[in-house]
Amino acid sequence: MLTFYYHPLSPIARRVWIALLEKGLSFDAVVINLNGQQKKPDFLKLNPFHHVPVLVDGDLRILESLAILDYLEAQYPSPSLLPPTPATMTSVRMVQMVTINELTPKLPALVMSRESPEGDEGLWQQIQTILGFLSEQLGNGAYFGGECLSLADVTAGTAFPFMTRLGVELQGYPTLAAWYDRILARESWQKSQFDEEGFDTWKRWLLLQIKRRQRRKK
Ligand SMILES: N[C@@H](CCC(=O)N[C@@H](CS)C(=O)NCC(=O)O)C(=O)O
Repeated sequence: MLTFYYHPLSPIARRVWIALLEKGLSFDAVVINLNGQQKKPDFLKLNPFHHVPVLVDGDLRILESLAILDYLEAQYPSPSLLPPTPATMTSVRMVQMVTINELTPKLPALVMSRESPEGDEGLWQQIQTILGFLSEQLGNGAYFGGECLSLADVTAGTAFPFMTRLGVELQGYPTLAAWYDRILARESWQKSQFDEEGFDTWKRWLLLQIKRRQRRKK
């Protein structure tokens, strides 16, 4: 039996949640309260870096969302979330890495820019660069890997709900906007979605983390 440790508002844990749902796997879901439970000894035994998600499959404990997604794909290959050709596979991985290294780190800056809009001027330009790159990778396909959902859609598609709620508009990117509508309509997205109240809770939690980090730096 699979056990999935997560928090329903974590965009990173949601990558794994959606992959589990898309693959039709049954799993026990354990919510970790990120206001302290993640630093308790029981959870630190599972993840010494105090992050969700964690997946346990029998004797195997896996942390790091990308490693979990790779494991699920290898261990439960059907339905596949990885396209078969080297070029499309590489594109999937590029989109995942750009989401993780470029897009996700902008979310705290976007939250801050809502608090003090005079803030980071370069931020909006950087976001346009990311959206331009994602549009280019999507091309005219229904999904990043082609006609079927892939790990790229799962990874990028869980960052978008935060980005769009934080004021990033997609109308300059019609194919990306259509892709976003397409994934939002999927059962896995619907089942794992959060409402406005959830979004506000996440934003308050993130602001607290940012302020704590700033205080530590002083
Ligand atoms: N690189 C990790 C990052 C996971 C991560 O940052 N999770 C956040 C929630 S979105 C978390 O658990 N934060 C709690 C903490 O840092 O104490 C992954 O991809 O799994």
